[in-house]
Amino acid sequence: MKKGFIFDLDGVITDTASFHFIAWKQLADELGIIIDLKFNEQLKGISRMESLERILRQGGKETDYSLEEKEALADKKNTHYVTLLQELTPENILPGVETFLKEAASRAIPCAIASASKNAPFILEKLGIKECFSVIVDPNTLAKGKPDPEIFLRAAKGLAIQPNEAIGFEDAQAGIEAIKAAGMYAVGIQTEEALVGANKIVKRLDELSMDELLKSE
Ligand code: B16
Ligand code: MG
Repeated sequence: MKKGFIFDLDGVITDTASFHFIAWKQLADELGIIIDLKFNEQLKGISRMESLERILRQGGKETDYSLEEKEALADKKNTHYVTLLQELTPENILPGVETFLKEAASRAIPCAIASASKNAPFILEKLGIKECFSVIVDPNTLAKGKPDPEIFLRAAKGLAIQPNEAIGFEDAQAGIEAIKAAGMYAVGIQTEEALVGANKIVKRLDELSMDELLKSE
């Protein structure tokens, strides 16, 4: 039997990709780099600094800035992004998520967050569901980002369960790879891009039968 659930945040619990896009687009405009919504798909699940690197590469400006300058650019984007996050309310929770979390709580199945976002605790607070998660892995403490399994392994450890007792939920390909590399059962939340390698794919969490999910191998 599976004993715990580990969720990615952006694209699984809520959709902050449009806020990321607004903030990155403003910065890119200032730098004279053109990015569109299709390009934004590449930034899903990718860390803040790696996102900036990809944007600079897109504009052929990857060698134009020192590390300090890049950190200042990433900070500037984040300040704008956090301002946009102030608008979040429980209405921004993705469909099916609250039902699923309530059922997990009623069965005493512990839940964790494995998100690349350093803003995850703030986002969960704004959504009003922070207390549903007994573990929120701090991405500042990780050596490697997804597709490395580290963040999912850390979450399982926090929940005091074995990796093969955990079910991971992800909307990004790098995240599915991280879950599988951690030796866990992977549920893919299907969005624009096709996900490869997940054990199960759904559009929303309430499509899943928790009884069946907990029994899956
Ligand atoms: P922050 P996830 C990811 O969230 C986002 O998908 C990605 O676009 C973002 O760059 C990353 O968090 C870092 O976010 O700038 O807030 O630290 O999908 O891993 O929940
Ligand atoms: Mg995601």
